[in-house]
Amino acid sequence: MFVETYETYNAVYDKILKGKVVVVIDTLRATSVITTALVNGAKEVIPVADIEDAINMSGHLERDTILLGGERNAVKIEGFDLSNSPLEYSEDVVKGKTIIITTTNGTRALKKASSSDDVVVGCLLNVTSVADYIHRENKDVVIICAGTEGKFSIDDIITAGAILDRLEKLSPYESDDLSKASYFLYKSFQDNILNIMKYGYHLNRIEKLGFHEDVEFCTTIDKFSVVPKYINGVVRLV
Ligand code: 3SL
Ligand code: MG
Repeated sequence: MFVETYETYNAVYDKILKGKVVVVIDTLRATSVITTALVNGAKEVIPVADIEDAINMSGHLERDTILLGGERNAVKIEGFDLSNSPLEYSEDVVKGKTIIITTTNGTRALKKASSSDDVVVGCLLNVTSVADYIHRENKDVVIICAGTEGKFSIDDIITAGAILDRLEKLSPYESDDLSKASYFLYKSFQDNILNIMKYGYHLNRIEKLGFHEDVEFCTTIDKFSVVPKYINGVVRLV
């Protein structure tokens, strides 16, 4: 098994994804939101790249069966039902609903992954379940970090490292340098990941916008034991 990690989705192209398990990470906050929504009973989550795509798609579906969610510049999109805070995706709100979501980086990273037929959603909330899944699939792995504004984001890289920490206890694997860097960064701060994550640009940005509770929630390790899978444009629990 060989593991490659990409710091953003921009560097990823279709050929490298074929036949691999692909893990898409946007810990702050899109993949944490998608995972939480599904745990809380959402029927499915449809990631889309653009606001217009989300609105057009919603026009083809029964309005009371769907919720429009997501953000631009980290805040709720005008006319949408929900923002990109996992705390809004509670059971009473999302149960049985189809969620159409568009975010700045996370949903674009997922769409970029779609040339693989084995794509899962990762975040700190489900690192052990994702590692178990990779072990079971026993294929080469590509980890795609969403990144922030086209750059490396500490929150995503720490999550990749946490997954690799669990994976090494299950499967021998070889890896590229960014996977190794992610692993060693995580190992250095595993007793308190916020000691490194607190320096992250995006974490500070959303803290300043008042989303401290989101940061606390999204940095909880293994809160959930689920593996959301992205199949034919839709994320569901399997
Ligand atoms: O970039 C994204 O997809 C978002 O998750 C960013 S934010 O945390 O909602 O600002
Ligand atoms: Mg992010």
